[in-house]
Amino acid sequence: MSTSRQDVATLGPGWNKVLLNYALAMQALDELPIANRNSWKFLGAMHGFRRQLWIDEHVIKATDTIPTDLTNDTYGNQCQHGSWYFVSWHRAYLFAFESIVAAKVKELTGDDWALPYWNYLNSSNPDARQMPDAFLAKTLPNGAPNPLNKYPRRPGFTALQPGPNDGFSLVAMDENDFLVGNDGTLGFGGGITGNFEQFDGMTGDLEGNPHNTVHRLIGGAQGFMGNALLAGLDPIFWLHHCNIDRLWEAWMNTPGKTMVRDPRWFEGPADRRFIMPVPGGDAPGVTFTSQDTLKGGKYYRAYDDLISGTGVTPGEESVARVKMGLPNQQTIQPIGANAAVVTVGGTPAHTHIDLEPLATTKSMATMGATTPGNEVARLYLSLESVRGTAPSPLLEVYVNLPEGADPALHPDRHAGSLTLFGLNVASEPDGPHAGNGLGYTIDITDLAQRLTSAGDFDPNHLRVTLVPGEQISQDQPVTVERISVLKRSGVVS
Ligand SMILES: [Cu+2]
Repeated sequence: MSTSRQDVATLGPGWNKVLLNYALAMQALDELPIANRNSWKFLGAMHGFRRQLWIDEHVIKATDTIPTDLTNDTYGNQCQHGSWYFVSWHRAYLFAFESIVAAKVKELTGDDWALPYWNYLNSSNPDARQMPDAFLAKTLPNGAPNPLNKYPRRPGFTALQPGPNDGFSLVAMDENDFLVGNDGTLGFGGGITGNFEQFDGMTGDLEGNPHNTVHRLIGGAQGFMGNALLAGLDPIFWLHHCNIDRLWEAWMNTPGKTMVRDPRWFEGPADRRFIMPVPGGDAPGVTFTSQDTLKGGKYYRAYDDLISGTGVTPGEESVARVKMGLPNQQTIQPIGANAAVVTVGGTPAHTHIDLEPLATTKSMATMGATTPGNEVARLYLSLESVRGTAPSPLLEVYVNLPEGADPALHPDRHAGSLTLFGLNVASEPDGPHAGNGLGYTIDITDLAQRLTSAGDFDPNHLRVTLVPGEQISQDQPVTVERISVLKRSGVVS
């Protein structure tokens, strides 16, 4: 791979050479049996695999032999979500995939090949959210069925079309710290997990949005991109993740951002090694740690551009939303929680959080602090152990919505929207994580300040409303075990 990774929008319209080569390689890899570690299906199954689901979705046949290194989860079901390994595991996954596709392209055409990225949040390209034509075409230039359009997506999908509250943005890039708190409860990169956990707990900012949002916008309830157990099969998955990986790289290269320094991240996971295949269907795989995905590591790849569509400018200190000192000098303190599990079905669900009035009042007083050396606080909602059976439901969260009010008429009370990608997997009671569900945080600092100026913030309690979005209904509810308010404190630096 001598060429660098480029924005797919710069490669030319229609069947440009890069995407035609991608399609030809996919076609060839898709003909290999799933037992071959270079087969399209094996590569997809590394993200998530359930034999019966794959049979039901006509990906494999009931008679296909499934290799034991998939079923015993050596290679299969490795994808890391809701944890600080989200970025590093997916980076190595991209590298392995790109190497295997590039080797096939070389064999078929003699060309070099690099994985392009889909720069969907590039505001200087009016067509940035448009799916590249080659992924929508029915046929290849030679008339054969187009493999890039083989697997189902949201009906009629041609472009990312977020609704007004879908939260599709680069706001994650404003966060300065990869993780804050003993568990990594808050931050860009995801919660701390020592061992291998496919879906662990706290979702990092980047993973929540745009990562999860784009999965849902493409896949919906039925399409493969919406379901973590099928997503790796859609060839657009790789262009999406390549952009997410680029955002991480851009973030790391921006002064003022603090990457994780915990050896457990660099050397982890503790209880087993991650493993990736290499070109050659039965060649032994390569094990790695997060360290191997950083600059100088064996799974590191450079990008042609870290500025366009990333929300940051590497080399220039970002004007940060959160600038609260080094992460280990910040503290996170719960200042209130609700009392019971909340279930959201066909209608909005409400819950009350009793706050510690003194701590809350103190937080409010220091919230807007900008003078270096002064204490500064931010407030977050934390949704713990979120469970459900849908693959990527949309949950909207409102704060202090008036009793009986229509949420749509109160955008000023909208705290955030969560795409619960992988919820089905994280909630399987007999799954590897015993159905603990997923965790999310929402920054409500600006909202709390707005409510205070409107005279609508009571330091004794907060009213939280959960509004069902797509993939949430009476028959397919979402439950939230606990909702708490966290106070993040630091010193303005
Ligand atoms: Cu993903």
